Amino acid sequence: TENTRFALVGNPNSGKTTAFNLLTGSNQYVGNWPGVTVERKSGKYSKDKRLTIQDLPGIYSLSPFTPEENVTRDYLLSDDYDVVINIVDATNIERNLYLTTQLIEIGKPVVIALNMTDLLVKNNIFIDTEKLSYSLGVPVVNISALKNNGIEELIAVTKKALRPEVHLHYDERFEASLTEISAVTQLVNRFELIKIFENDAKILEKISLSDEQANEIAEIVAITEKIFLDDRQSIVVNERYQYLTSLVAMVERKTQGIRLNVS
Ligand code: GDP
Ligand code: K
Ligand code: MG
Repeated sequence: TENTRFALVGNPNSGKTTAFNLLTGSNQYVGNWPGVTVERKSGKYSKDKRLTIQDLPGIYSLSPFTPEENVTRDYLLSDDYDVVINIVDATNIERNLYLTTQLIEIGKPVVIALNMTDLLVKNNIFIDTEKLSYSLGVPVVNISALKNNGIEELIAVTKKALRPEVHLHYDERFEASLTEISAVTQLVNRFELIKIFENDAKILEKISLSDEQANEIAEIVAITEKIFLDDRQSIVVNERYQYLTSLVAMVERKTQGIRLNVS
């Protein structure tokens, strides 16, 4: 699969560099941002080299004053990243979320890493992360970069945030077998899962399943074929057509003699 680029953004001292070091370990590259003498640090996630992580100078808002703030703003408005991990100091959320609102407005996927959560109890602070997430419309993950807590969940949630929710759902019994194939293969891409279900030679060649995985999938498919009283390829074709039949019934009205769609 292709390379995915995460940008670490947050206020100064929110813990970006601590998180960056934790994520990248020794896989770091130091350079300079073009045109300015601001140090640029990027790296690869130590547990998955396909993830590139960019540390960025701390900012309080997207109205920059300093060269460092300009670097971050220009980067955020560029196409050089796929998703923002917004590092938020949980002990100081009001000031930190001021930046968050602007990050969300940029329109790229944002995940909030609520950092320094190890200090919350001591400081008598409780944060309802579910409400926070719901209100802002972005995922929130509790972490402590200092104590190395929540980092793997943060990565998992961030990967997921890259893919918009799939609203295209087929029959629950077919969806169930896709979910099982996903569990067996650790794949999440719907296209690939469906192709595996169909026994598509090209995809199977690309992902090369182990014998054990192939056997488990054969079992899942056999059960589904029994339920549908149909073969694997026909099941997929039928599901697509059935979905489209109800979709079109919902979105299309036949007009008598009047053509609404002039193209
Ligand atoms: P940056 O300016 O955003 O890059 O922040 P740093 O990573 O340099 O961290 C600023 C300070 O906060 C340092 O003293 C870190 O050790 C500390 N820090 C970072 N993350 C945490 C955390 O999760 N908990 C606590 N208690 N301190 C943290
Ligand atoms: K700092
Ligand atoms: Mg830093």
